[in-house]
Amino acid sequence: MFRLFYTYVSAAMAPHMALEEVGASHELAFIDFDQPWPEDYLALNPHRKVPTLVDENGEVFYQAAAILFHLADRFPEAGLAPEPGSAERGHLYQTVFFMAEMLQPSYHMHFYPERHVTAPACEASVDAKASEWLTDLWGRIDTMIGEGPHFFGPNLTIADFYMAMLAAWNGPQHTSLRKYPNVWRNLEATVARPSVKAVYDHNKIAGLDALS
Ligand SMILES: N[C@@H](CCC(=O)N[C@@H](CS)C(=O)NCC(=O)O)C(=O)O
Repeated sequence: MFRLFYTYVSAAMAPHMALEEVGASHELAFIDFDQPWPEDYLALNPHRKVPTLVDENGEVFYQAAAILFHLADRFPEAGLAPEPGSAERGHLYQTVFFMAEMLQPSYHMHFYPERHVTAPACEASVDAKASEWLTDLWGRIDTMIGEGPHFFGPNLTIADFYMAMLAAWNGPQHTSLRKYPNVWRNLEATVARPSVKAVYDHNKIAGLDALS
């Protein structure tokens, strides 16, 4: 039994999608951001972030992208990542790390602008810059997807889960995802998966309309 520590509409969403998709027996452990971080959670992950995944042997993993690759490798029959060492696998690293290193920090700037300034008066400016970045970056993601519908043509991979998670964080203050045709086509295909739908439902995200 896997245990995934999460909070709503967080970086736990993509690992949750992967657990659902591979059919791994799992339970969810809610972390309430309105309360102090539980000491027993910090003993697992001292970085004051979710997600954290604990496997059936008590091994602990954090960082959403790392958890996704680990689950894809633990459950190869689900076909969520190409063979290690293949060119496609290299491109999958590239795609996931691009989103983890470029888009995720821009959302971080939006959600926590106070952590990026020395003077509170600058917070709105940081948030505005984050929106500019996100508009630009979603355009680049659109180009990366191409014909799709998924990043790797017809094949669903963990990159699609990562993008469906970022899409759920998006808001109209950034940019409507509907204006990116390849992103939208990808979302239509990815969000139709029962695994992704289950996670969207759990996080009370009302499907694609909520992302437009
Ligand atoms: N790069 C990390 C980021 C994790 C992260 O930023 N999680 C947020 C929720 S989406 C969090 O725990 N924030 C709490 C905080 O920073 O105080 C990952 O992908 O796992």
